[in-house]
Amino acid sequence: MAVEYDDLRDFIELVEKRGDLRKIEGAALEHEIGAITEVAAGSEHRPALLFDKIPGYPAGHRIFTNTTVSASRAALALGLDADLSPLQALQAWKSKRTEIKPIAPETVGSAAFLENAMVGEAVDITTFPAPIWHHGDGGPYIGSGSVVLTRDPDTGWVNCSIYRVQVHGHNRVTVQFDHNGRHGAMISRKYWDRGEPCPIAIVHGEDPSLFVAGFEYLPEGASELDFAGAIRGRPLQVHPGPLTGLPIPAKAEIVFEGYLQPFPAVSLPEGPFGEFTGYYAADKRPAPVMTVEAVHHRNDPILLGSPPLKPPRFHFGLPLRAAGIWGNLEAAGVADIVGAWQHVSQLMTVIALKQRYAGHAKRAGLIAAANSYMGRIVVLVDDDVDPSSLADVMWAVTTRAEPSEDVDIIRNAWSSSLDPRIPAAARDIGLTSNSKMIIDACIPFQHLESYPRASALTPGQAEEVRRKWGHLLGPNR
Ligand SMILES: Cc1cc2nc3c(=O)[nH]c(=O)nc-3n(C[C@H](O)[C@H](O)[C@H](O)COP(=O)(O)O)c2cc1C
Ligand SMILES: [Mn+2]
Repeated sequence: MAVEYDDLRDFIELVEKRGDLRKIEGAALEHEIGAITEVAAGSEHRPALLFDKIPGYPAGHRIFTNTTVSASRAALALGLDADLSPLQALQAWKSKRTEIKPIAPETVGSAAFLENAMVGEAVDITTFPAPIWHHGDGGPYIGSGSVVLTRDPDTGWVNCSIYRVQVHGHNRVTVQFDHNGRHGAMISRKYWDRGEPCPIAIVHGEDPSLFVAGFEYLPEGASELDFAGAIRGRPLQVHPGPLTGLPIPAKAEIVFEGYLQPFPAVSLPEGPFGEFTGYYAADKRPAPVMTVEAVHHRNDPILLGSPPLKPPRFHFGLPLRAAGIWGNLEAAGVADIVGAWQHVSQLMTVIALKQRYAGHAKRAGLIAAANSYMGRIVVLVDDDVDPSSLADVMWAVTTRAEPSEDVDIIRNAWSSSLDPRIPAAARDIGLTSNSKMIIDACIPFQHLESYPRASALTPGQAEEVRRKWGHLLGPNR
């Protein structure tokens, strides 16, 4: 299914029509916009927010947050039916993602982002509102959900992913790569090794298909622009940046063009910046510096802001990485997986399956544990448990898992330097692994026949009741 929007403005309009948008005037850049975003993202309905009339800035310079933090808006961004249940929507995305065929962008002759420009000496990026999102942040971040474009000098491959961008004065920003394997870091290193700065463009206020693509793990050489085209079901329209020639989404809101200077020869202290764990991961650290040499923007531009927030709040209301793990399980030939989900912002993974043989659940658990970035807990549940419902999952854990028999611990597994539980001394020398607990909360395979029968409705039966009687019972998600 193709998406129903072409740019961020269309998306905001769709969100407004669904009654999901709240317009907020007069909120301050320093802490207030971030705080309101955090409270709204943690509320039951998780509305999207459009901030306007930001004190100190012209009316019309807006910031849009909580873009896709609800399951229905994440579905809308992915071109799926926004009224599917969250688990059905994730399943639809898993299927779409498995079969996805890249669609290359289409170059067009004009671009909305060219409506206004500042070039050379005239560049002043402080004319755009950039929030201090969390109380302890080291400065204003204009890029929290913005995408960064670079081109491989050898192959021409254009990478376009999300890396955070801190403002340092009128024409300098830093771009933060979590590690050297980030494609933006690998590409810029190629220029730096030749003693050259790396041409770079930062796109703010991109459309949601590119926001999702910028988060997806794609292989080296694959372009997020093509992946966004595939999500959209039609090519993304791009126009060459006047300074760098990079293919810039024509309907982007704000574009910075310039050079990422050779690092570490040139650097600025970056951060700290609140992470998706709900903690700071490091103090100020040196980061590569972009000199901004040209700025383009639409009239009354809108920034897409997506600060990392304390769990369970997350950029995407559908756990996109869980769809990846679900696909991994299928690719490995593990049959009868009926659902996958992540809770606590990716930190806990749940797999639901119909057990067919002894060891089936553990087989799924080991694959899920291997592919759970940073998470410490993997739970396996039977097919009568909705993995997207934490309450259901804990019901299974407390009534089907015997800790002395059903818990396994895997040591030295995949985590990251963002993991708050890894001691600083270990992180400093690159020891960033953690352990994973696999909780088999399925009915023990040998007792499948004799286990006490569940008296509760199955998720399917409950859904039927909601369909027939739900109008009398009020909203349920
Ligand atoms: C809102 C948001 C902010 C992110 N910020 C960063 C960041 O500052 N640095 C980073 O290395 N990755 C960040 N990521 C994760 C990367 O975008 C993601 O892992 C992506 O797949 C990396 O792309 P690449 O493989 O092309 O390097 C962020 C993701 C999101 C959704
Ligand atoms: Mn990439």
